[in-house]
Amino acid sequence: MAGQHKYSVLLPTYNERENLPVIIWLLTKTFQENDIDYEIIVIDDNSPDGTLEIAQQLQKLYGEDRILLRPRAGKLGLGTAYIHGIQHATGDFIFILDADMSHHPKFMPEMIRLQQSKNYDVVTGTRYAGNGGVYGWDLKRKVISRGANFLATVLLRPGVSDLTGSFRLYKKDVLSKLISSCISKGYVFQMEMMVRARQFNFTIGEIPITFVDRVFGDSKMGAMEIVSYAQGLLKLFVAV
Ligand SMILES: Nc1nc2c(ncn2[C@@H]2O[C@H](COP(=O)(O)OP(=O)(O)O)[C@@H](O)[C@H]2O)c(=O)[nH]1
Ligand SMILES: *[C@@H]1O[C@H](CO)[C@@H](O)[C@H](O)[C@H]1NC(C)=O
Ligand SMILES: [Mg+2]
Repeated sequence: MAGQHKYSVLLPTYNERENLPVIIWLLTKTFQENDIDYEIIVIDDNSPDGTLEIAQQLQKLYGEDRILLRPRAGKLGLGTAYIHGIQHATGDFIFILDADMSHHPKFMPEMIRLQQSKNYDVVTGTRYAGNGGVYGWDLKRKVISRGANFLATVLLRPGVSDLTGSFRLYKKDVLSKLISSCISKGYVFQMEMMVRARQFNFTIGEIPITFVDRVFGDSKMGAMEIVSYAQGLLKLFVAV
């Protein structure tokens, strides 16, 4: 299906030992069934739950050409995890998704098809258009996410419906350029990527996705993240 292209998946993990085997199984199944060439780059930040040992076992199972381990010494955050991962990517396209099963690999062939149909620079999953949606979140978390997305849309007018999501497909050179131009950390980072993409006139396609809250492990989002999101958003508003 994907022709001569190779897709590198950047999978950042922090305490995902229950989720990693399932997400990797689903990824490989999806890629094999659709005849897609791939590699999965696991970027683990020294998770205390032993995620890396699980990843090592999975690497033995699936092969060193399919599962690459690029661990780091400590929890250094998501933005730098992507920078670290992309340096080791050999594909010409990059998928980014969460390892906690909130992003289902079943949407990936559709994202690839859309990318190919219009030669998009970026294809982003969206929870806030078409059949997209969020499952398993309590009202508070839904309101926070919607609010964050709405506020960002009003302030930054990026032309995409889901700014804070992180299930995306990029041309590799496009992702490199975007990452190196971004100044934000944490949740604001995903949003800034879309704002910069618009500044560079990159083309962006959207695929409705369903986001399912994690069953295993804990979200890393807390009050601190909300405060730093608001600060980061304002900083970005002033900067662009
Ligand atoms: N390597 C690395 N991965 C992280 C870090 N923080 C979060 N993650 C991973 O990033 C993804 C999203 O994190 P999560 O806590 O689920 O965020 P949420 O879905 O917004 O609540 C998951 O795969 C986490 O394991 C980090 O500091 N380093
Ligand atoms: C993007 O497109 C606009 C409108 O066509 C143009 O004015 C601007 O210079 C372009 N920006 C870049 C970075 O190419
Ligand atoms: Mg999550």
